[in-house]
Amino acid sequence: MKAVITSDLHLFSQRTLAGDFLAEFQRRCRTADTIVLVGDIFDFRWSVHGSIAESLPHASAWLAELCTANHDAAVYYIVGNHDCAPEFTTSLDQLADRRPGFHWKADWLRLGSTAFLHGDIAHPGLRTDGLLDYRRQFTHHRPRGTWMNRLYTFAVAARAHVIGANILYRTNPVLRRIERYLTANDPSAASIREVYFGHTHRRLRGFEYGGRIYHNGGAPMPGMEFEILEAEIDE
Ligand SMILES: [Mn+2]
Repeated sequence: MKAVITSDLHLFSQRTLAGDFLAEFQRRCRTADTIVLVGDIFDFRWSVHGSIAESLPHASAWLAELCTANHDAAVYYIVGNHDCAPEFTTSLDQLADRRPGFHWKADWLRLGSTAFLHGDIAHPGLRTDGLLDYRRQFTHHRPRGTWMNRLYTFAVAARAHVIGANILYRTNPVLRRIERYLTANDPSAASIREVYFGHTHRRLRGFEYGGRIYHNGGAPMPGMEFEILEAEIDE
């Protein structure tokens, strides 16, 4: 079973370069049996559309279009910290009702011996049960205004986000926290062979850790590496 996997597109944010990859993503999806979206596909915090209410129709249209164009594929959406707002997950519930084969998860997904999760649980200092607390700071806020957006654009131009990600998300501590999280939450974690995650914006190509292989496609941001991933999934 062929899966196409992507994360961290941060659609609607000013800084995303996802537009350069969308045609390729759509072309690859048409060859897949399964499409897995691993969080932060939409960025409601930094949305150029404004509030979540204003951004929601754009997100729903994008997803509905993806499902229609790939009507025979299973589509899984695992939310991340930038797309976990209750208004959005309600719309995911509605899509799941309308469209058999569309599923969404708040935390992690298991398909055969492969696990998928956004990866925000790897944030330094979070306990394995700390995901909801961490995400609360992303959902209970107003969208960033023009000035904050300009400041952020300036920081991105200065590559501050690249340095930040490198310091915050060093590979071994990140994988150790993901490992701990999966072990705490999946009773059959021992049989996980491959793990796909995002969030750190640091590309990881088949990195072996603790007997499993870890993959991260990075993020389409200035100065960062990004690729759409493919996997052969056993079920
Ligand atoms: Mn994230």
